[in-house]
Amino acid sequence: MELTKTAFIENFKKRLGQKYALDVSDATDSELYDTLCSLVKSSYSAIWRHTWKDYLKENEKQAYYFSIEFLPGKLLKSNLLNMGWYQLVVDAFQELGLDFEKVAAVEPDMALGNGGLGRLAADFMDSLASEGYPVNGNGIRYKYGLFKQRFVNGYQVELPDEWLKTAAGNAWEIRRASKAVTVTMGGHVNLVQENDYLKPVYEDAILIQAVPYDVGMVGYHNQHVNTLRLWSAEIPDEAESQYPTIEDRRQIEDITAVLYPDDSNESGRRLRLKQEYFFVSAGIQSIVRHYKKYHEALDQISQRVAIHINDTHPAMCVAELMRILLDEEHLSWEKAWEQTVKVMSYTNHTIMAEALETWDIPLMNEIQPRILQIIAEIDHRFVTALAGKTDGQLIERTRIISGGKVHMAHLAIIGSHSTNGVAQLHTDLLESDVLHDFYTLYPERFNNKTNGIATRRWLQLANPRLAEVIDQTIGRNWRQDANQLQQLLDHQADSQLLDQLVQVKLANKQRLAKVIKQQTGVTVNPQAIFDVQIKRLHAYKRQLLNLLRIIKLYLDLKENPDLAIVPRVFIFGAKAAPSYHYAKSIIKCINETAALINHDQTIQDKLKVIFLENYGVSLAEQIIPAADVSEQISTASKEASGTSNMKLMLNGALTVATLDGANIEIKEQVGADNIFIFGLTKQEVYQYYQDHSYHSLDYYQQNPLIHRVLNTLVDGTIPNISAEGHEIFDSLTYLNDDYFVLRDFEAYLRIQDQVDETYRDQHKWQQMSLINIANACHFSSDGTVKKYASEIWNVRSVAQKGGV
Ligand code: 26Y
Repeated sequence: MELTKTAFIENFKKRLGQKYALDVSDATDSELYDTLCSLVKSSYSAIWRHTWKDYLKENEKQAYYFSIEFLPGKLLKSNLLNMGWYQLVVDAFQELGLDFEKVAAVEPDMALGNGGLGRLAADFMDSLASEGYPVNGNGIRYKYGLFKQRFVNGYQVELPDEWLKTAAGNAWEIRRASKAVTVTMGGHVNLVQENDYLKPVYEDAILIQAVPYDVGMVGYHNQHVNTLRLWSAEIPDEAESQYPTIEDRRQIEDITAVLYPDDSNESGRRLRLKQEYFFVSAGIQSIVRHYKKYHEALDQISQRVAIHINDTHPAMCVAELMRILLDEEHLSWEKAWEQTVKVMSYTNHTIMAEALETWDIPLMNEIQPRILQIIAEIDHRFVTALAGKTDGQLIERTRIISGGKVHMAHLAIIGSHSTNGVAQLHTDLLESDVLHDFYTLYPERFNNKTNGIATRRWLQLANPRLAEVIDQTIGRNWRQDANQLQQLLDHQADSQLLDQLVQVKLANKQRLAKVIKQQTGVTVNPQAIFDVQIKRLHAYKRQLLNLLRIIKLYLDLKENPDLAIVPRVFIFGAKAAPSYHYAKSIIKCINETAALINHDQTIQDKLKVIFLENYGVSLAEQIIPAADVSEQISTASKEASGTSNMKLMLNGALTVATLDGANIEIKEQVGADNIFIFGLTKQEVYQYYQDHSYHSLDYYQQNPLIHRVLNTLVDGTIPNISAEGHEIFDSLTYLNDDYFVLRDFEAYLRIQDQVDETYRDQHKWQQMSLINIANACHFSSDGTVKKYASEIWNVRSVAQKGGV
């Protein structure tokens, strides 16, 4: 992809002329954007072709990452960076008198995910390509991405995200009609004897055309492009007459219309199950078809194919591969099962009970009766194999079908050879508690793979100023190998470097201050501490704990306006699931508190509260480089891993954290002196569950400070929250505060005082910041995917690394 600026400019002008018959000076930003994407795409397409042809030539084992969510954000800059074109294009645009940033902003965020799980999948795709692994993604091409969030009178309002209808559309996808497959759903199925096998005969089934849209996943400087394949539901040509009315047609097209804006609560059950079967069936059919083109023996498929089940949403992969091996390839049950278990692996992302999927048997039967039959048979054989050998109750607790429901996590664990958690504490909890029964049955299947983040997006692209300072300090090799960031540890005493870190942070804070001003009209002081909590809004993540402290500070300042506190800007970014009433009430309370504080002249610059609308990947890229403090304050044991914690530390923020998820590993890496840890431990939380000795009402009644702070929710101090304030007040008092907010409140205040004190010593602060940046390399997703590749999928890297 060697290219000179002059050649690029030449090509760009030519392409613009061909596509739009325009000169550079006459083109709109979208036309310029589209032209640039088209050049980028045509430049990597030859490599893309070679990548998969090489897989075939080398007879390479390939893995497929099945995920109902992918959250890549924008791809233009990331593709330019990975192709080695970034600086060249920026310079060329400047020479042409064009505003590169404005043109890049035209791209809609590809928001086909809710939060952590979807973004992790996207960071993995970047790392897998950059490490040269033959691994492709498989998901859904939702017509509407995650809703756009607006605040109206402080309330969250959801608007549709019509990302495909924007002027830019999705410039990166290639529709591959020739690779479409047919997915069969609904109706009835009968098994009829034919020769020596049972043939399923479907009646009244619906046939859906699954059309793949492929997006190239460009590796970093390594001539390697993988595929993210997203499926769209359409009416099959041959079945046009079966769907005469608009309503009929909509039923089909609705399958891939919306992403469920729901990261732990349930909604739209039937349609979600259809989505799950749709992308599972389409993906597995296309894998088997591809495999058969080049190999004969389906009973050896596990040697060439690995399939990863990202959370339980694609757990039907187990049954679908069995269906194809049995019904279409006529393998024996035993052979098919042996191969299926070897092919499949599963990641669990949560211990929250409400997010562990189960489906009612009649619903499963309605969506795909043959799949239910196969699951029932797997369940039956599981029970039979264990009967008499182990405790009967354990069998009841672990079987797939029980209580009238299909337990998807059970299907995923029983039908695969590997189950992993996403941080050490989370994996320990799975083994000792949540999945303990399975751990006793299959201890060898359990393993940990701590999450990671793509340093290319979260440092090189999001924070070019910091990247440059790092280049000047340790050279550029860290751009290819994140582990090199550790060399920064040799520069802790370099006060010139520490000063540069201050300058970088300040510039990033000024940049964010502009965004804040533009979006909210509020002016914030870049000299203040920027204190950031960005993640989905959920009770267990405890945005509320943060809010209560803000209210406390406000009361303190009202009482004593001269109080010497380090000025802080509290920044929130969070979407709540539309059906999650409590989370939406918290948003309203934060917004009203923000309005009260931001407009109070007596508070001035000491305190500002900013809740930015529509948090997503692109906004995260603006916020994270500007953060001084990273809030990771979930109730211990509840956050499986967290990944914003990693992104923020990589950008030099210091972490205020509970001992939860990956925070524990962050602490291990940076040392207890370089992180602010507080609050209940997992053991203490579990102790409370056991002895029921937590009584939150006592904290309200007996602790004058808590009393005073909670009263502001219900006594009119914070205006316009009469319903929401009471709801939250009650949850924390009479309803016994499920997430121990009041229990951890004082510890949280104390640790935050320590944050203030440390911040006053800027030299110390910058040193701590540097130690965090250096150690963030332990959380590079490049490292994480290497472990998946070698320890779970058994695939090897096939690309040579290029320069930096
Ligand atoms: C079944 C449905 C209700 C559902 C939909 C989405 C259930 C779960 C989810 C998404 C879960 C999720 O995003 N989990 C997060 O995964 C991250 C990546 O592993 C973790 O860092 C984070 O702690 C976890 O909450």
